[in-house]
Amino acid sequence: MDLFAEQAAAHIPLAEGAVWLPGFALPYMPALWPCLQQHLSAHPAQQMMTPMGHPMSVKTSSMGHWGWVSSPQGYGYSAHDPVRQQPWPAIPAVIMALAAAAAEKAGYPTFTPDSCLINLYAPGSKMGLHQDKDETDFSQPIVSVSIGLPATFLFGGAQRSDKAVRIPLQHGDVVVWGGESRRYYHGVAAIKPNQHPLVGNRRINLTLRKAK
Ligand code: MD3
Ligand code: FE
Repeated sequence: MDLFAEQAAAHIPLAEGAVWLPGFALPYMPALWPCLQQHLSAHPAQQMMTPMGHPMSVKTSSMGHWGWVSSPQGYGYSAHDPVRQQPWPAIPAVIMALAAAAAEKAGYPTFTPDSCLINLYAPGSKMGLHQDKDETDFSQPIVSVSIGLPATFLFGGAQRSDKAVRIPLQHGDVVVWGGESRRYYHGVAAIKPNQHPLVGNRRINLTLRKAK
C-alpha cells in the first residue's frame, strides 16, 4: 500500500468553502525549500509593528506583486519592500504551481495569486484571532502552506464569538480557504519549541492571495 499517495490524496472539508489537504505540499518541498531559503536570505523576515503600536510576534516577508505590510500608519498591501525600498521578487514557479494545483483540487480552478506572504514563527510566536479583510476580491480563495514545526490552527466562524475548532497543521499541509470561510476568524496558537529535520526550530507559513 502506498501510504504517501494515500495521505497526499486526502481532502478534508473544514467548513463551507474550506478544504484541508494534508501533505499536499510534500512532493513540492525538494524544489520549494531551496527557493524559500534563498528568498529569506535575501529578504529576511522582519518584525512589523501593528497599527496599535505593538510589535507582531510573527516575522514577515513577501513575494509577488503585492506584499503585505504593517506599520503604525496601518496595514495593507504595498508593491515595495519597505526595508529595501524595492519591488518584491516574483513568486517562484514551484510555489505558483503548488497554489494552482491546491486551489483546483479544492474547487477553485481560476486562482491567480499576486501575493505570497511568508509568516515566520519562532517557538512561542502566535497569531491572535482575526479576519483577512485587506484584499479586494473575496470570491478568490486563500491558499496556505505549512512548513516546519507543527501548529494548532484556530478556526472560528463569521463572528468573533463563534467557537473556534483546533486544527493540527503539519509540515506539508495545505489549506484552501474560499467561499463563506474566506471571512471567518482564525489564528494560530503559540508554537511549541521543537526541531523539525528540514526547517529547524521554526514554523513558516506561506499565504497565497489575490490581493487586488
Ligand atoms: C481562514 N496566517 O497571515 S494561514 C495571516 O498560519 C494568517 O500564518 C496564518 O492568518 C498562519 O493572515 C494562517 C491560514 C489562513 C489564512 C487566511 C484565512 C486561514 C484563513 C482567511 C480566512 C479564513
Ligand atoms: Fe489571517
